[in-house]
Amino acid sequence: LSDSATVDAASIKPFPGSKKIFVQGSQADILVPMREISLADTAMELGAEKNPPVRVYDTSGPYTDENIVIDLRKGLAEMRRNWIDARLDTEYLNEKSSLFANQRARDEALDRLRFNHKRKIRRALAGKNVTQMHYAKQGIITPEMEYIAIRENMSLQQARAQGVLEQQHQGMDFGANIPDEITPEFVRSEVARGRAIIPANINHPELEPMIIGRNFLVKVNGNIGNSALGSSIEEEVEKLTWGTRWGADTIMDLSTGKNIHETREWIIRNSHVPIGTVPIYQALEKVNGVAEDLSWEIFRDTLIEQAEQGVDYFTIHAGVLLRYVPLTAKRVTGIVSRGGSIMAKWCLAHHKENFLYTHFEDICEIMKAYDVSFSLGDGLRPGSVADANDAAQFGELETLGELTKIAWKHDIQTMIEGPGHVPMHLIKENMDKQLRECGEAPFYTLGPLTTDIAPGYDHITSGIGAAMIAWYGCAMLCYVTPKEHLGLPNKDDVKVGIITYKIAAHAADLAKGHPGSQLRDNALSKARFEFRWEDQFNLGLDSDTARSFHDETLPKESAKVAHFCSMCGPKFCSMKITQEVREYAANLGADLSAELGEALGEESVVRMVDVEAEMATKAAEFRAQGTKLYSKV
Ligand code: IRN
Ligand code: FE2
Repeated sequence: LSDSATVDAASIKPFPGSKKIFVQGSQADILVPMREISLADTAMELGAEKNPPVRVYDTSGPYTDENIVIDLRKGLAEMRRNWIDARLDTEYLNEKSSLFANQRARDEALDRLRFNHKRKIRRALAGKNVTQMHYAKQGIITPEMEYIAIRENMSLQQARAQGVLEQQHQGMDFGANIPDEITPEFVRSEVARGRAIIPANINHPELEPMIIGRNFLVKVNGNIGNSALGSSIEEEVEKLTWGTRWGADTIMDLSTGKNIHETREWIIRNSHVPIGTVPIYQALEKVNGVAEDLSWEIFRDTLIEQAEQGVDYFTIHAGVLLRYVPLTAKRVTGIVSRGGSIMAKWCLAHHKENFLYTHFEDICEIMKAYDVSFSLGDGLRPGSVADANDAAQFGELETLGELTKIAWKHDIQTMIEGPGHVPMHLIKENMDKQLRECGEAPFYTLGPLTTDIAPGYDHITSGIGAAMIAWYGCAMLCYVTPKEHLGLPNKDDVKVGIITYKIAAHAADLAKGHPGSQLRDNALSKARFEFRWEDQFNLGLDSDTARSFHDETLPKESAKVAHFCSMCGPKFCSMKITQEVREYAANLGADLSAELGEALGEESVVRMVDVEAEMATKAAEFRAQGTKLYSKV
């Protein structure tokens, strides 16, 4: 990062029509950010009414807060510092960390923290366990848990007040049992039960806490990271701010090239969302890319180095067992996981069991001293629909279930990674098996891609599978960009990937009946029906694109109040016609309306009374104007 490094302007642009608000919890420093989108009044002729602002979940952090100036060299404010200190179970490490087997590696690591040299590193006091799960099991509600309860409920109050709860369709949550309201106690109980995790390393005090579990809003992860071929530190930080702007709930830094430690330091210090990594990638760098040269000692040092930096969750491919590797031999696409292939190679080269598996309890000892969560890697996930749900994949999943129970014995928060490429009819079996094998630990899947025939469009092939599995109970979706299988995603790809996955996640929230989740849909639909164009744009996941698509054909300001768009033109706008239909119905004899209304309910009146008459008028208009109607307006 150069001295002049500044936050990417496009990432910090405030959202149109929106402001950041904070809802306070039981302590003055529990301030939960939300985005509030303000709406215009309904026009006079449509019944003149005020439309209350809509609150939406905000993943964009301090970057979209106009009152905060961010200096990337200093990093973000340490919001959680007092919460962590108040628990009195951590200490600041001095220069002689006993955990660090290799003192030189530690010194080098410290050297590389150039921009924030004074940042102190925390660790649990000897004998203490500082995980959120550990507190939860003892009945303690942490500030993180309370923060999350407020955050998850952001739409509930408004939905209640506006009658959306009654309008919202009954969800179908496949036995998840989502409560009517998310309370701090509910958050605690879900974490204690292992059904949800709060990735929150004690060395990441800049974090805005969030939760991953199937009784909560479905979350989205965005991957960033350089590779040997391209991308700079600045670009990676920019991808973080850009990805979270569009809705990434967590970010994984998958860097493999040079400056791996420094890149990560920049990312974590400037990240308000949990950061995940795959530590075996960095361990492999340390042995110059020769998988056979990996060892438990090198891996352990890497884990500690990253835990001390503040990584919130680790992908660990501990389920790739020696005996599963031959099961991939006849696959169409073999092993497609990077971590999985590294471990498979190591196992075969040494003809030994995976050291991540044999040292699993040692890994747990490290994780609980920092509260790093497990994301147990699916190193044997299918890389083609042909390989879906095969013996290698499911064998690994069973092992991940066994490891989950060991992690829980240490009170380590754990989620399970899943596929991959799976055709639609085989998706549910994945979710059901995962819940069964892993004691309902949260599932975190990569898509799945439902077909292999659309390179260039794999955000869509996978968005379909993601929506399905999220509905069935998957807690977090790892995004796939249009560049999947083809190249490193750029900024546009990151945005398209995140938005695609937000759609899948929200569609699942609706289908599961998450309380109040329909608030934004209803508000947007009402704006659309009332031709409040600006509101329609601003309520959308991507208002910029919505606005520019609209303006492509009707750029004039006056079109922003027009009661039609260029898709159907003024005469064929169904919404406009419906409004005319309603007016027509309203003007009919009050007696007739009342009489029919009692018998059939208001909606039916509109349908019965006037559709025929209206159709006749429109038919006459249509015949009179002929093909002219199809020309652009
Ligand atoms: C998510 C679910 N299954 C895999 N993932 C993600 O894939 C994981 O979280 C990480 O971002 C990446 C790891 O890839 P490899 O090493 O398994 O290919
Ligand atoms: Fe793939």
